[in-house]
Amino acid sequence: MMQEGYKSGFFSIVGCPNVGKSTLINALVGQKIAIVTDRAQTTRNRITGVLTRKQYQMIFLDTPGMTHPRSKLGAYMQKVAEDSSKDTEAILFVVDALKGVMERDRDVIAFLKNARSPVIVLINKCDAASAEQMEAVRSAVAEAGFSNVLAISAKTGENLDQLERLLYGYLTEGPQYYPEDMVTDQPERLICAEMIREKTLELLREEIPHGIGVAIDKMELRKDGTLMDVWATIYCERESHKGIIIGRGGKMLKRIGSEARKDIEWLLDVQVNLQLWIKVKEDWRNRQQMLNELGYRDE
Ligand SMILES: Nc1nc2c(ncn2[C@@H]2O[C@H](COP(=O)(O)OP(=O)(O)OP(=O)(O)O)[C@@H](O)[C@H]2O)c(=O)[nH]1
Ligand SMILES: [Mg+2]
Repeated sequence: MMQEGYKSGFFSIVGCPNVGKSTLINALVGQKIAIVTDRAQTTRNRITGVLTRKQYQMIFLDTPGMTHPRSKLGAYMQKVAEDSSKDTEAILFVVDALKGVMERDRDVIAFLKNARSPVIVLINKCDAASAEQMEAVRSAVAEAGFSNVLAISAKTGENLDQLERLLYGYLTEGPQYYPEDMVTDQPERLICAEMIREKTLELLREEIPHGIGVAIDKMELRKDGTLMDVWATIYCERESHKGIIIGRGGKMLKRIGSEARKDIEWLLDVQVNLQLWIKVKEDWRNRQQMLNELGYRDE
C-alpha cells in the first residue's frame, strides 16, 4: 500500500549473544515474538518484528548473536546475522552495559566497519548498570569509533520512545510493507516450536547444552474450532539428554509441555492439546538435512 507522505524502513539488530537483542525487538513491537532466555545463543534464525504507526512503519530484524561458529548450525547463525545487515536503513548494534565492550565484541565491530549502513550503538541493560559501568562502556564505545550512541533498557522500556524518534530520522518515503495488525512474519508453527524450545532451555538450564531442536510435526484445529492439536518433537544429541528431558516419572516433560502449552494458547487464542515426543539424533547440528527440517534454511 502506497500512501502520500508515508515512511518506512528496515533496521537490523546485531550484537553478541545474550546482550538483549530479542528482548529489544519484543519491546519495540509490544509483543513476544522472539524467545528470550538468560543463555547465550538463544536466537537461531532471523526474526522480523513490525512496528506500525499512522504515518510510518519500522521493520526490525532480530538476529542470532555473533560468535565464532563451531558447527554447521553456528555457521548458519553467523551468516543470518551478517546477511540481515545488508541494505538496512541502519544497524542497531546492542552492547551489554553490565559486561561492557568485550573481547568478543571486537569481531562484531570489525564486521560493522565494513557494513554499508550507518550504525547506532545501543547500550542496553542500563536499568541494572552502575554509574561506573555506564561510564566504562560509554568510553569503550567512543574509543571504538562510534558516535551515535543511546543508552536504553529493553526490559523496562527506558529511552525506547527516544530510540523510536531517533530511528524515525532514518526512514524514507515508502510503502507500508505489512498490514497494520501484523507484528511478525514468523509463521505460527515456528513460533510454537520456539516456545517449546524456550521452556526446555529455561527449565533445564545447566543440565543440557544447546543441542536441542524442536520441530512441529502437525498442527490441526478440531472441526468444531474449539481445540488445536499440536504434535511436536524435541531433538537432542544424547540418550542421556533424553532421560533428563523426560525427567523422573515423566515429570520434566510434563512441565515443559504445560508451560509451552500456556504460551501457545495465548499466542493462538485457542485451547491447545500439546503432544511432545523426544528423539535422539546425534550430531544433528552438523547435519544439513536435519537443519533444513528444523527451519534453518539458506534462502
Ligand atoms: N536487566 C536487564 N536485563 C535484560 C535487558 N534486556 C535483556 N535482558 C536479559 O538478558 C538476557 C538475554 O536476553 P535476550 O533478549 O535473550 O538476548 P539476545 O541478545 O537476544 O541473546 P541471543 O539470542 O542468545 O543472541 C535475558 O535474561 C534478558 O531478560 C535489560 O534491558 N535489562
Ligand atoms: Mg535472541
